[in-house]
Amino acid sequence: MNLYNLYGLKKLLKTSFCSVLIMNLLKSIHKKVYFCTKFKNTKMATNRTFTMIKPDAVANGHIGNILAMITNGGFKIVSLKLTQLTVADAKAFYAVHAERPFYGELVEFMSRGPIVAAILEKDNAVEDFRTLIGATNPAEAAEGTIRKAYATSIGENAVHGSDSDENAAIEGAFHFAGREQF
Ligand code: RTP
Ligand code: MG
Repeated sequence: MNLYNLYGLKKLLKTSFCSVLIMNLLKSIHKKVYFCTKFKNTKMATNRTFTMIKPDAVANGHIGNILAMITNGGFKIVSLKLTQLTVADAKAFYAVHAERPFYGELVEFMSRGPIVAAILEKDNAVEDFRTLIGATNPAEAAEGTIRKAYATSIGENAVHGSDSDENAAIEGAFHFAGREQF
């Protein structure tokens, strides 16, 4: 083997070594991108929901009893405060109902007095809490539910419960800073 061939061989080995390195690097990037995309597209079921004890139930003195039903139902309170929605807050919170005939009444009701806002934790929190609060209309609410016990009408129905994990996170973050969520 002459010097020229030796130089060619070294160059070839160097190039193949670099190719292997680059291939491995590309493979590992591909794996990471695939994993991140998969992770991003997977909806993470959370174990938290958001609730408000509405102005009617607060005014009627039911805070204590409703909190007792919530904790007896297996929910852990991870955030809690007495607060009041402004008209703008209530409009934004129930914006999904803006076209409904009861929207004006609902906004007036939800902003007329203090509410209790809370984040609750339990396995399957959103769905289980909707079961605990009962149907929107207390006339249709099951025995043992919060609305059966404390709601007075379809409009003034004592409690709110988030309807999805996404909304629970948005509604909770509206009322509580990260350091207020335990
Ligand atoms: P929420 O959002 O407060 O937990 O109540 P929900 O899911 O059971 O019921 P939704 O359809 O979201 O309605 C929101 C609130 O609007 C008032 N409403 N009034 N007068 C009426 O026909 C009527 N329908 C609904 C209630 O305060 C209801 O909770
Ligand atoms: Mg709703």
